[in-house]
Parts: sequence; C-alpha cells; structure tokens
Amino acid sequence: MKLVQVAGYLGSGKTSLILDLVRTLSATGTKVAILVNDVGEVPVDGKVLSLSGMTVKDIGGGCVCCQVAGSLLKTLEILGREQKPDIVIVEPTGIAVPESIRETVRLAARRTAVTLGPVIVLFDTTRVEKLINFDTINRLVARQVRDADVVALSKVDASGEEEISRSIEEVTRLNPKAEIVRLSVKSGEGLEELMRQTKREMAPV
Ligand SMILES: Nc1nc2c(ncn2[C@@H]2O[C@H](COP(=O)(O)OP(=O)(O)OP(=O)(O)O)[C@@H](O)[C@H]2O)c(=O)[nH]1
Ligand SMILES: [Mg+2]
Repeated sequence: MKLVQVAGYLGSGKTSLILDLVRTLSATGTKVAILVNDVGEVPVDGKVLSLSGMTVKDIGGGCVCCQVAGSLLKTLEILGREQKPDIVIVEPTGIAVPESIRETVRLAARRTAVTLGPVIVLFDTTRVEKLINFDTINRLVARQVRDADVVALSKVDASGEEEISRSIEEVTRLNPKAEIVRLSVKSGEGLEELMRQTKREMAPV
C-alpha cells in the first residue's frame, strides 16, 4: 500500500479534495483507505466495522474510512494486515506538519509493506493574506509548504487573479521545487492533475 498525504491549514479544502479523489480512484478499481483524525467530519455513509482500536467505515466501492484512534503507526500496521488497500490517503489535522507523518511511515515500513506517495499541501488562495501575515499561522503554513511535493492552490473559483498570483509567489519562494496546481473542487479545475499526482511513487521509504 502507498500513503498519500493531503495536508494544509484548517479549512483549506482537504476533505473536499479527498472525497473527490476517492470517488475517481474507486471508480477505476483502486482500493482506498482514508485516514482522518475525526471520522465524524467525513460525510460518508456505510457500515461501521471494528478493528482493534480503530473505527472503520465501509464506504462502498472497496473503500474504507478509518479514524486514527491510537497511533498512526498502529493503524497503518492493522490496515496493512487486514484491509490491504492500494492507497491510504491521510488527512492530518490542519495544524500538523507533513514531515512528522512521513517519519511515521518510515517506522511503519519496518513491519508493514508501505511506500511513500506524494505529500499534497493545500494552500487556500481565498485566505492568502491571512496565511502569509498572521504570526504563528505563517510559520506553520511555511513549514507545511516546505514539506510538500505538490502544492494545490485551493478554491481558485472563489478568489481573484491577484490573490492567486500572490499565492504562487509566496509558495514558490518557500518551496521552489514543489509542483503547483490550481485547484477548485467546485469547478473541477486541477482534479485530473491531482489524480495523476496520486499515482507517483516518491523515493524509497
Ligand atoms: N469555493 C470553494 N470552496 C471550497 C472548495 N473546496 C472546499 N471548499 C469549502 O471550504 C470549506 C472547508 O472545506 P473542507 O474540505 O472541509 O476543508 P478541510 O481542510 O478538510 O477542513 P478541516 O478538516 O476543518 O481543517 C467548506 O465550506 C468547503 O465547502 C473549492 O474548491 N471552492
Ligand atoms: Mg477536513
């Protein structure tokens, strides 16, 4: 199984993107597990299974949605043993740093067949000034962007060209290596490109 992170500050659009990716992936026969911190946030129906220490919702099409109850490490080990998904999509809380999850995957890889897919970080273009200028938020956002393989400029349908250019400028300054994708879950812009990105295998764990 391969782990793909969809990270980004609070309310940046992570869950909306993940639900869209999962729909497309499961339609093409890929078995996906979504890991979130609070399963209640994810508007998915399905029967609830129970694996030791975590809540698993069967959301159809071979996909499951798990709540990370204990440690992510343990959850990955159980998934690798019991559900064996092709892709695990992790939505960390909006204040998490992607590198700490990558570190957990490295630990999990000692006992579980897990590889690293890309870290996709959402940068909310409608709130660019706040993300750049507010103390503590800007430090966190900078760290997230630096850890990204791909930065998705989210909600471009709701922001002006000026906010988008400002976002590109800031993201490029923080992480010149990251691929930048304009994203609107609402209009569909960028979704195909991000689907392509989920297929990537990053350097060996
Ligand atoms: N206009 C617009 N709004 C969006 C888009 N994507 C998400 N949103 C809205 O942004 C808000 C937050 O979206 P979520 O997907 O819940 O974001 P999140 O990053 O998972 O939020 P947290 O888990 O609370 O940190 C919701 O009101 C969404 O409807 C988009 O492409 N365009
Ligand atoms: Mg969310």
